[in-house]
Amino acid sequence: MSELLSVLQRCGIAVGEIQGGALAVRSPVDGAELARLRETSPDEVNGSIAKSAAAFLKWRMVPAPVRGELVRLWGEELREARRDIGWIVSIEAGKIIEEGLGEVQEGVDICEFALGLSRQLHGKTIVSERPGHRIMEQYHPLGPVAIITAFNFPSAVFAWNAALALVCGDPVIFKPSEKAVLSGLATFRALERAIARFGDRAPDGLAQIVIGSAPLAEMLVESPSIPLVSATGSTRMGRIVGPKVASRFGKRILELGGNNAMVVTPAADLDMAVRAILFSAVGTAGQRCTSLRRLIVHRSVKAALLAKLLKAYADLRIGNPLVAGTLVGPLIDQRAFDALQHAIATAQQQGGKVLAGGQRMLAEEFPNAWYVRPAIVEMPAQTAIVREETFGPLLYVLAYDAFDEAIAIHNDVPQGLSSCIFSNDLREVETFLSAAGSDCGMANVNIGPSGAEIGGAFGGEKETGGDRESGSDAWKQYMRRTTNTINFSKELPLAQGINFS
Ligand code: UN1
Repeated sequence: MSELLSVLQRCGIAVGEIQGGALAVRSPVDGAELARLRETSPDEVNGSIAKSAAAFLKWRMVPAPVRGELVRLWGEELREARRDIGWIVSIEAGKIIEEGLGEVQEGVDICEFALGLSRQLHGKTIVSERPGHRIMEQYHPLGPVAIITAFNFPSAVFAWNAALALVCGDPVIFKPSEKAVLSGLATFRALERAIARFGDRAPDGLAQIVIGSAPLAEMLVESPSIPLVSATGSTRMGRIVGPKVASRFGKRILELGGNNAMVVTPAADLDMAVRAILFSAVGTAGQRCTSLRRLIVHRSVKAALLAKLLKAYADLRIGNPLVAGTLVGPLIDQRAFDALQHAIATAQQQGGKVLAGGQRMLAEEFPNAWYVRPAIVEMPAQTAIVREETFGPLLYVLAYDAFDEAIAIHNDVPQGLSSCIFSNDLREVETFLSAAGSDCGMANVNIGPSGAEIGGAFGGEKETGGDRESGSDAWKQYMRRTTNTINFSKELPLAQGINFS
């Protein structure tokens, strides 16, 4: 416990803040209570929204490259605190140390990306059909952005959104998952330290945090003062948030469930495929939106691939994520374990054969934690349970004969986040990437579906939500576009050649 207190203290979280509140935070590593935080009251949330709206009026007038300086400082703070925040992510979300560090690195990376972006928020100049006229676009700050995140990326997803929002001229209000508040709070404190260093160029209320459960998030979702809501979580959550934001004509970025697959063809390098499967199916104990959940393998290579894979699964080091060398940590809670058991049992009822895993592990050492041996279940077809996202280390194996069939199986799920193909056959690869190929937001070749870099746009189609965040031109969603037509002639010609006299 004392190690936790000193790490939290170094991250700017005082002892008094984590005691005596009603919101209990537990570690999935051993089930122990880590903290009891005070929940933000509804009045305070209203106050935060008002402050954010006031901050916007000032922040939008700070030149974007100056706003970039703030995220540069945030990147420095995150770099400095990387070990501490990574460790908090590990004890709070159950990630192995490497993955905790990797998550904070995503925050550092997006700050650097956003710094460069702060000098590149440009629109187009467009030729006019009228003489002596010019059309141009400008991107202006949008307003306060609410960022609602999930337990599995409690630091990085806030950073992806906040770094972009801040350079785009938008204040942020952050509502971290109540299952991983400390990681969110530590990341937020790093931003507060950057704001303090940035000085009085940052208006009061530029970045705020709301701690508590769903009703507080709902206040943000429903507030007309918040033009953009970015929410990461389940499709069930998105079905509630999406229509509420739409009904007030707000904008939203929804990052919801995935059911990510890998197609392995006879032209694949099977050893590479096995390594990619391992990281993406069992890494983070299968609790990434991008985790590999379906393996669609050609019948002729299925036996060879499974033999290699089962051997690799048998050697997996499962256990305390804080111990060096562990590859698979715990599930977040008992609910996640029960959902996994339910999915395996249902898959069996639907004709599935369990080839490996599914058993609870380390129950004696950690009676209040939920470790599980990653499971592989061979399915006769893509049945109903395979089409659902189960958030844990459960990999379904499906066989195909013709390549078209592989793509049809691949796309026949409601979700559309990430996907990949393992093949060295140009025709197969290009078909997979083509309009008639993978219908996901991300489609990879000879790498797994998870572990995306921040430079690309991140997100997916269908029930994944349809939006993008992080790199490429995702920044445009945090701004409002104006189209300006300028007449520098002495005439007043009308568009479409209309004569109005
Ligand atoms: C998520 O699981 O919510 O691509 C985000 C990845 C990470 C982000 C995942 N960069 O796996």
